[in-house]
Amino acid sequence: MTKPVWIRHASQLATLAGGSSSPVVGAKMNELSIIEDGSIWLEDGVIQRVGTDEELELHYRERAKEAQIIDASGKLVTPGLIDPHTHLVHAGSRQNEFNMRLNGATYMEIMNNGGGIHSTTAATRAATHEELFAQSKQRLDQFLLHGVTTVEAKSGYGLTLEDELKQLEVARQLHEAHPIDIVSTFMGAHAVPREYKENPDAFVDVVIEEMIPEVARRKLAVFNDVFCERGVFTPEQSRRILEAGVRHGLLPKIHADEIEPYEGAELAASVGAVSADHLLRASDKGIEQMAEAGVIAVLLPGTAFFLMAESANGRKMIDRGVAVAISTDCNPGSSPTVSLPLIMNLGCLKMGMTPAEVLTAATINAAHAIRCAHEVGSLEVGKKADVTIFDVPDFMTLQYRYGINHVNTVIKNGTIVVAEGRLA
Ligand code: IZC
Ligand code: ZN
Repeated sequence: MTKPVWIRHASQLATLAGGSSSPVVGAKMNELSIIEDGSIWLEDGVIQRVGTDEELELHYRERAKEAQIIDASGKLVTPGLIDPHTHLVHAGSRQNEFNMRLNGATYMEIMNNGGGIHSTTAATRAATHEELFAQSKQRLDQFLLHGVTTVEAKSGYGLTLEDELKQLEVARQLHEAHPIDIVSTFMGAHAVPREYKENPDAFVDVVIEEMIPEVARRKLAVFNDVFCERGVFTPEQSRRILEAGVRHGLLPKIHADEIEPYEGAELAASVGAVSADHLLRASDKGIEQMAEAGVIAVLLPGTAFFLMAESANGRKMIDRGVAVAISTDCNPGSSPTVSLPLIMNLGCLKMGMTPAEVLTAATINAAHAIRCAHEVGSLEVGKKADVTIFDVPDFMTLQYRYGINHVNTVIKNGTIVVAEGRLA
């Protein structure tokens, strides 16, 4: 049995309380429900009590000796960060393509010439189970060091039934072996594999008739995602794929309007997607329809930064009533980072979001985007004891001193997994 953990005297305890039943929208994204001189008691893997230190002192005085006490004075305590969009499980690396882009090539040109997603697909197909596990586990360790305690992870570098299952099985093993919780998404429709270049509809049929039913039967994913983009999957093909997923119990997500406007946001609203992700080129009409349909916008400003493109207009989306979450998009092509805190900085600097809004976007709204807000995303009694402690005095400083990893301590399921900035 692990000891209870008692975090005391937080300069700010940002609880994000009150947003568990539905995604946080509009002005509410600025409300963090902060407790000053905050205190929180974690036991049996869950949050037992949250309040001021004075309140908890009254309650736990007698049991203080049993607990591992963390003095958080001068520090910011938040829910463990949640990354709702990653391509975590993959093999290989594409620094050569980064160099090609800096010499003038575009992301789509590289992909159409057989690189990009195809290059990572080749590496992932060639990798053994063990190699995939080891490479992805390294990234998970780095996520943890950046304060992240839950990640979504997509398949989509297999593009055959067997190789998609391999990726999803590795994700499941990592979920079991690593402190970070992984929520899996099937993304067989990430690219049209070169074998089907002349007949993409035949590949769509394989995704719908063979892959989706088998992934669902093995319960290897919660979500079904598609790269809806000119030259990848059309809105019509994307709709067929997402609707097929729904018939098998897989909830729809969509890579929408990333490179070109393609009515991806509109499609997300029309199929009732849980989230539409990217949205750099989303139309005003699409944004309006997303707000009406309650589709969460998962914004990835690191991808825009790394592709040297204009970021999604997060400010406008929040002002129009869309619930916004934020993510690294961790992948080897367009965002090879695990630093969700840096992505939050970019949310402020490139999307006009406030320091409070980006924290909401990386905690409770990120939890909603992967349908786990009932158990993570805020510091409330009964939720998982997932907590991150930053070596800054308040939530504004976390964004102001940008590009620095301020994570001091990470607690996952009530166990200290990062201490003094190092894996425990
Ligand atoms: O490997 O390039 N956009 N999918 C859609 C990606 C980027 C990942 C990649
Ligand atoms: Zn992605």
